[in-house]
Amino acid sequence: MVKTDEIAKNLVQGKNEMTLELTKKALDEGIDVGKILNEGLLAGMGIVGDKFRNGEFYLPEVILAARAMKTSMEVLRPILIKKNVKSLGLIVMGTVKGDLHDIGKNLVSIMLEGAGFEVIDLGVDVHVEKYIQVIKEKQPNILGISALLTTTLPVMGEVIKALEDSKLRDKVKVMVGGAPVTAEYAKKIGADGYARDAVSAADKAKELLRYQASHNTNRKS
Ligand code: B1M
Repeated sequence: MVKTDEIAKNLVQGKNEMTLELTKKALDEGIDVGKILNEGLLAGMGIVGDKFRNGEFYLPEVILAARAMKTSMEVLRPILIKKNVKSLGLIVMGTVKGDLHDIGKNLVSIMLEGAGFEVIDLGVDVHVEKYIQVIKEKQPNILGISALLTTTLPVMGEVIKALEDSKLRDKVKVMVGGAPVTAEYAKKIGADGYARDAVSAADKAKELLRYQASHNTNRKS
């Protein structure tokens, strides 16, 4: 029987093939996908983060671990996403300009899709103009913005300002997240919602759309 901490250990060591093999084996053995994700892959990335902070790991180790995470996520992704679910709404997601971190954003996207939302993922290093262009074209219900660096945090505020300038602010709810983001910061920049992790992001998205629906109903009556 595969132990989830073995998955974490191999991910920390950047062993791409072995992490993938153990992930697949754990699935075959019927281990819950959430357990594999949380106690295996995410636990491993947490250790990598700690080691990077302590100076025990440098960027090459982090990149190898991130690659192993991504490879195994490809296998978990279709299982996490429920099939044939009627879309709860459209969400455009992206990591801000200057920021290349996408593991958390990808996880949030997967959870949102799993919860029944349709997601358009713009990727990383998304410029303010790109967000505006896509919002005009696709008219999503929610814009999800991710930032992992304190230096790129302010870009989230720039996006909200650009929405206001383009007269789009009341057409889309804005949800923000990422390790350095807080509820206070989200409020300060005028976001509609903040979520600290992928699971609460799905709950927050539903909450934002419930509010929007009741708000629209109230306006009509
Ligand atoms: Co970077 N990095 N990194 N990094 N990296 C951090 C973020 C850092 C905290 C590490 C550290 O110093 N301890 C630090 C930032 C310090 C700061 O600004 N406060 C840092 C730094 C400094 C850098 C570089 C500048 C390093 C350098 O070059 N000197 C550089 C910047 C590159 C750039 O972006 N321009 C850099 C590069 C990289 C890699 C490329 C090597 C790699 C990224 C690979 C990739 O993403 N494809 C990387 C990684 C892996 C990390 C750490 C180790 C792990 C991040 C991660 O994936 N966590 C990270 C340390 C850490 O966070 N412990 C670190 C796992 C992921 C599941 O969690 O991303 O937090 P997270 O996402 C969560 C929540 O935040 C939330 O839900 C997710 C799932 O639960 N969430 C949302 C995220 N987005 C959301 C959006 C929402 C809602 C919730 O709504 C829309």
